[in-house]
Amino acid sequence: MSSNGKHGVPKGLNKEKLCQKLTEEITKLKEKSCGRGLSNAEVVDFLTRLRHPRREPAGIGAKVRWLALTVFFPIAVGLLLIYARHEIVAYFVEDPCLIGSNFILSEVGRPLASCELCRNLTAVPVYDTITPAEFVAKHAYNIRPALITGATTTWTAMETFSFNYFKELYTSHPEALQAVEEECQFFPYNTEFTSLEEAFKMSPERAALKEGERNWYFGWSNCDPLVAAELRRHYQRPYFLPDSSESSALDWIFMGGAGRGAGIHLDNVAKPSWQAQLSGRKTWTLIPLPECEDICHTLKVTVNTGDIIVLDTNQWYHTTQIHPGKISITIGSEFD
Ligand SMILES: O=C(O)CCC(=O)C(=O)O
Ligand SMILES: [Fe+2]
Repeated sequence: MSSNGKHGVPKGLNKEKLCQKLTEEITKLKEKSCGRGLSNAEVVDFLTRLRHPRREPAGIGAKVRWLALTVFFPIAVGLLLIYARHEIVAYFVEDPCLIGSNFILSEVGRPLASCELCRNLTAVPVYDTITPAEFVAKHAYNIRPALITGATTTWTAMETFSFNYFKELYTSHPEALQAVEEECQFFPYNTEFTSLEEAFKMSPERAALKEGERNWYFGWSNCDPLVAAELRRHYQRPYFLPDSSESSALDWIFMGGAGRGAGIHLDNVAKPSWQAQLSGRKTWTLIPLPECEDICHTLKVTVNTGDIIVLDTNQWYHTTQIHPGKISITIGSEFD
């Protein structure tokens, strides 16, 4: 079968004819070259080079390659490793989380709630008084929230805590303001402020919630030990918490005037929380998690001055609304 493919012998010329033609041409070329003074050996050398394109002599190229492999390459790899190490260390120091936090990751990562415990709950159970044993049996560490009325009546925080009290406390402890920025959290909620320091700089008229002034509501956590010690002079551990329970070192404070409080959110904290209403009134709306939607109801509960609400904020979406009247001031903490 004759080939007419790209690499075959041209059509109409068989191999023998081609060979014969090539020999004639080479002989002619050889005679011509010899006629011009070239030796037989020079012509053969030339023809050989035509078949095997000239390679670089093993001298300089090999030396360059050897140098590249033994010196330049290891140096380049070393520099790359030093740079990469620096980048990796910087990454983990600046942002110790391997994966940034976001809604989808929190949803995927959170444990599912035990919805059965809120199956028939149509309102948050309210207690005038409750013993630690009953509290542990019915509410502590589970999805069932509780409201304990009149639980803060002996606390001096009721008449001490105010916008000006917190402003003076933090202004006299600038390191505590800095700590809120760097180690704790500030929630601007119903304000334009970006920090607690900025919030404390609002005008006295606005701070006093005077008519015609822009409303405000914000919250923050305190992680300065001196400020914590001062705050704790004015409140005690809720009496219904069992002796074995420890409150977190973090105090959470929320305050502001009538209107929107915290928007709907789910927390990602370690433990359940209590929150004491030291002034004003606030209504909480608790919305079941998706897995409890068909089992549990949305609950609304109004917390009056002197009441304490206990709630696992990881197990209910929650939002708050402040009632008109006195400024709402709360203090709270996680407990175990
Ligand atoms: O008190 C508020 O307005 C919101 C509090 C809150 O979201 C919480 O304690 O988790
Ligand atoms: Fe919350």
